[in-house]
Order: sequence, then C-alpha cells, then structure tokens
Amino acid sequence: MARTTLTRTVLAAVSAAALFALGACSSDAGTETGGGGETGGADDGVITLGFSQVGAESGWRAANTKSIQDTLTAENGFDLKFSDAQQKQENQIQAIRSYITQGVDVIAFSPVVETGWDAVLQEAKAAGIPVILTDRAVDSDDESLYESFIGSDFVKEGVTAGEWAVEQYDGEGYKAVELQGTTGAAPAIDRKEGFESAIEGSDIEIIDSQTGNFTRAEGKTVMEGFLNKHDDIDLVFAHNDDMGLGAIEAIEAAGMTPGEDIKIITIDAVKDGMQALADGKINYIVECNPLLGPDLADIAKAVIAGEEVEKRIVVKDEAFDQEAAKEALPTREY
Ligand code: GZL
Ligand code: ZN
Repeated sequence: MARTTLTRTVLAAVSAAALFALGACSSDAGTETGGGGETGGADDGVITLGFSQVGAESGWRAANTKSIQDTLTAENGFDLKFSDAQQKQENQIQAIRSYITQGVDVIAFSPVVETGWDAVLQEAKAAGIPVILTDRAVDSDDESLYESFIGSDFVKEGVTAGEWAVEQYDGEGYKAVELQGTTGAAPAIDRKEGFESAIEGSDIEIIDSQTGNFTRAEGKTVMEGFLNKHDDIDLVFAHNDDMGLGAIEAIEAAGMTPGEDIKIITIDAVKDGMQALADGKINYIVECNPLLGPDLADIAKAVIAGEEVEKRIVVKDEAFDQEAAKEALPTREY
C-alpha cells in the first residue's frame, strides 16, 4: 500500500530546470535581461530574493532549507539572502523589514504562525516588493498581500493519518494522545482538524493533546508527561516525525515497545522517521514534501518576468507503512 500520485513538485522541478537552463545561458550572455528589466527588479538578470525561514527545529526544516539554498544559487540567477528566525515571529517580521530596506526584488518566507502578518506585508506591498509564501499559510483576508502560496495540504495530511488509524484500529477502543506542532502554526491547526474529522464516528478517543513545538526534545518531554498521567495509551498521533522520535525515546525509557505496545503515526517522512518506520517503531507516516526550492525559483522568475502565477500551488504528498518505508529508504532524497 502507500503509493499515491507523483508530486506536483516533480513536474514543477522539470519545468523549473528547463527555465534555469534558459536563464543560465541568458545570464551567462550577460546581455538580454530575460524580460526582467522592464518590470522592475532584477535589472542585471540576477533576482535578489530575501528569504525568512522559520528556524532549524526539525529534520523537515533542514531539508526544506537545503532545497532552497541548493536551488536559489548564483548560477540559477539568484542572489539569496537567508535568515533563520529561531521559530520567533518577531524575528521574521524584522527580517522582512530589513529585506524591504535593502530593496530586494522578491521576498519569500514560511510564516511560523498564521496570524499577525498584515502590517509587514502591507509595507512590502507599499514598497512594490512581491511576496511569495512557502510551506505554511497566513490567515489574511487580503490575498493581494502575496503572489502565491506553495505548500502541502495539511488538512489532507491529517485526514490521511486519521483514515489509516481508523482502518487499522477502529473497534478496539483505542485511547490516543496527540503531540501538536507549534501553537498557531497552519500545519498544527490543520493536521489536528484533519485527524479529528477522520476519526469521527470511530471508537478512537483522543484523551490528551499538547504542543511539542515540532521538536524532538519537546515531543519527548510531553510524552513523558502523558505516560505519567495515563496508563492506557494505545496510540500517539504526532504532527511531525521529530516529535514522534521524541515520543519513542520516552516510551522506551518507560520500558514499553514503540510500534507495538503503543502505536505511533507521524507526518513528514524525513529520513530519521522513515528509518524508525522501517524498524517497526513507528506504524505509519504521511509525507510532507520539503523540497520547495524548485517551485519557489520557478514562481520567483515568473513574478519578476511579470507573468501570471497560480495563487495556490499544492505540493503532493505520499504516505508510507512499514513495508513501503523499507522499499523507499534506499532512494529517498531527504
Ligand atoms: C510542514 C512544516 C512543519 C513540518 C515540521 O510543512 O511547516 O514544520 O511538518 C516543521 O517538521 O517543523
Ligand atoms: Zn487557518
């Protein structure tokens, strides 16, 4: 089981690669600006892009950062300015303001939480600097504040996780605990919503739920708390692999066998999570593809060239059980 359609990212990457090939030769020529000149910005054919990253909180984030830094390179026509906000919204707002002051051609960022962005995005709009959202969404009424949002459907990820749990465990009176992602973050809000909707009508009951802030350390601490409070936990639903890996440590420290005594379902499908799945310590992982660099480069070039871009690009995700993880591990990119 567990293979769904190819990711849209792959298709976008192909078109982006073709675009790069064109872009590279034209910037090598150093003469034509590929149309970037007349629409403002990137006059020398180089797109200066300011990126504000959430932080370095998880394996997913590291893979996402690598994809962006490996793709938005000088030879691909970019001058990338990159900042890490240590998961603090005020640091992201500060970084975006500094990119506005520097007069970059494009601003891109992954909003750590959904709300509180309208003011700084209005400032970018007033400065005539287009904004692209990657990974996480903002809850803003004014869609003119950004050109495009490239990211997975987090509600669908939660539904996929919940549907598998129902398929496997319904009818056994399972008691579940939930390790939530960062409070207020789109993936945390939406994965919770999706999972809860999928288990409705089943006899799986969520008896406790708390944020582990998407980190392994906090996932472990919260799971230790759950184990002290409850002696009837059958299932852990963790909003990302890293918190699931922390839960494994807590479960083993309590003398129990993860994946057997307590089942675990997580989301991301990064290497460490897939290894634990293949080793039988996790039971199911829904992928959240972090390789957003090619889509971002593709959209940034189109925006600078004054082309229409899709407002919402949904990155396709797969899902893996233990058998599928053993098959996929040898060739996984992240
Ligand atoms: C999801 C991303 C989440 C990952 C976590 O697109 O925002 O943040 O699921 C990461 O691993 O910390
Ligand atoms: Zn929302």
